[in-house]
This record gives sequence, C-alpha cells and structure tokens, in this order.
Amino acid sequence: TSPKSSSYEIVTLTTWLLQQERTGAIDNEMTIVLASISTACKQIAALVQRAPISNLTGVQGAVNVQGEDQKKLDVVSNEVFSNCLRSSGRTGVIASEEEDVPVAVEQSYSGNYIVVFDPLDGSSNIDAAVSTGSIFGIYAPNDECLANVEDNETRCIVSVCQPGSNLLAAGYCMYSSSVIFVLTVGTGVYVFTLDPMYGEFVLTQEKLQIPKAGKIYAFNEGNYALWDDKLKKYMDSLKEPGDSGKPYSARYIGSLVGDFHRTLLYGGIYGYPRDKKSKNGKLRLLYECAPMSFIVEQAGGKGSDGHQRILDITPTEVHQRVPLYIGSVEEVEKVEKFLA
Ligand code: AHM
Ligand code: MG
Repeated sequence: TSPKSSSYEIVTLTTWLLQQERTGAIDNEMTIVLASISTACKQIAALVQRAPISNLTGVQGAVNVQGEDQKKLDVVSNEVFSNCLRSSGRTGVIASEEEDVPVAVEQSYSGNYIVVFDPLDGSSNIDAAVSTGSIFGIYAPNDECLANVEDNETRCIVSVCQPGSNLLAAGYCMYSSSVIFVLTVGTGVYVFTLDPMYGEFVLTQEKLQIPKAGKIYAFNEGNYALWDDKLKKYMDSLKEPGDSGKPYSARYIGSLVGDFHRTLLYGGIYGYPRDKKSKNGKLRLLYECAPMSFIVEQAGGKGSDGHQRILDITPTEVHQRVPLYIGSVEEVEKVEKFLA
C-alpha cells in the first residue's frame, strides 16, 4: 500500500514566505531579503561543516573594530552574508559585527531594507566544531543613508541606530548537529530545519512558545568574582535545592545562538551581565541582543538588561554593548528582582 499523500507534504521556507506575503505579514521585497539571508546561511553552514578540510580554521590575522581577533570564518561568513544581501537588490543599508560602520548598498534598486547582522556568532567555538550561528534583524527602509554620497557615514549610523521595537523581522541560523533557521516576522516564531536531502529549510515547528519558567541557567560563571553582589546573590540562590530538592542546572556553550536556542525550547535563562571589567557586558545591542529579544517576546518570553526591556533601548553606537538576561518570563523577572 502506498503511504498517505500527506506524509509528503512539507512546507519549505520559500513556501512559508510566500504564505506570509499573501496574508500581508510581509511584502514581496522582504520575501526576497529573507530568501537571500537563507541562502547565505546555507552557504555558511557548508563552510562551517567543511572548515577543517578546507583550511578555514584559525585566525585571519586581522583585528575587528571591537579589538577582537577575526577568525578566517568570521571574515568569509561576513563576505557571504554581505554578497547575498547586496545581490538581492532589496537592501539599502547593511551593518555587521565585522564592519566598522554601516554601509549603503550600491546595487539596491528597491526595497531598501536595513539589515543588521552578526554573520558568525560564537566563532571561538569553530575550531572545535562546536555550535555557532548567524543572527540578523531587519528594519524598515530609510532613504537617509545612500550609496555614493560624500560624508554619508553619520547618516548611515543614524539610520541603523533604532530601538529593537522597530524590528520588522529577526532570526538566526544555528550550525549544529542540525542546521536550524528560526524566524519571526511578528507573527510568532517559526523553526525550519535544513533538509540535507532537499537542500531546503523545512518547517519543523510553528508558533513556538517558550516555557514560562525553566530550571536551566546559562551564564559564564568564570566571571563570578567580577560580578556585582546582587548578581552573586541571584546566582547563589539558583544553587539552593529549595522545596523540590533539586537546584538549577548549568549549561553553557559560549555560543549565544546555541545557548539561546536551548533556552527557547527548554525554558530557563541566558545571561551575559555587566562586570567590573566590562561595564556593559559583552554582547552587542543592535545585532545580537535586539534580534534575540524580538524572537523571545514573539515566543512569550522576555529580554531585559536587568532593569529595562531590551527592545526599548535606542543604540547610540553601532557596536554598543548591553547586559542581557533573556528567556522564560519568570526567570528573567526573578533576576530583575535581585538586581533592583
Ligand atoms: P562573538 O560575537 O565575538 O562570537 O562573541 C559573542 C559570544 C556569544 O556567542 C557568547 O554567548 C559569548 O560571546 C560568550 O562569551 P564568553 O566567552 O565571555 O563567555
Ligand atoms: Mg557575535
């Protein structure tokens, strides 16, 4: 007997984007931008997977504007991401973790969406073949920042420095045992898995909701001695067995995308606090914290700097850092209480 036809019914990312376009959630220009991002992610997935074979492990030799050693794959992934966005013809401005300042795109002829991204986050994990990811956010078109205009830098910076509450779409791609593409266009969170057989992202979870609470925490506790006393008390409280007799569990990959993805699915909290050495923590507001906060809110969770909503903060600099506490509502509110 032949299997039911329904077992062959899959929804690919392309089909899903066209559905969203039909319902008016996104326009056709946004569809093209998101499709070009998914192509970049597929390419980066392949590069990450083959890195040790194709001599793409190790450092490039350069240091980025934030004083970090650039890995070879940081540089290559940035090129892949930028090229895909440029050739879509629908992005007006792009800002990347790996570029000093945002740039206007010459090839744009319509759409003009503003795209912020971290092409390969957690790349310190890459040489050990541990999970990494790409993160992106998309803002509405803006004609202030134009290609081939002199002294355009300031206007481009102003164009991208928007609060996360203006985000129209955000997502990430995780390069792990599966390649997972998570996306929101403001209609809930959708999860796609790269099917190596089809070479397509296939819808595997829709309207994902994060558990309201969860007993897993992900912090780099190596920094404990540098933390504020209030935060130390919070951390100590997680280790008390309490009524259930079981304290919280620690899980930390050191890859925001991986740690966040687990938190989204299982519940709990991810934190990168400020400390005595890093006054604003480590993570970047524009292309790390804001996109993740938009996603977590769409899944019913919360993203905070310990005192206020991440999405309400307007960056004044492209590479601005901010403390991040993100995950289940109850867990984020708990740390906020300790920090108050
Ligand atoms: P990167 O953008 O240079 O890769 O740094 C960001 C990463 C995050 O993915 C991760 O959560 C964090 O840095 C880990 O930092 P640490 O090694 O200090 O724990
Ligand atoms: Mg990063």
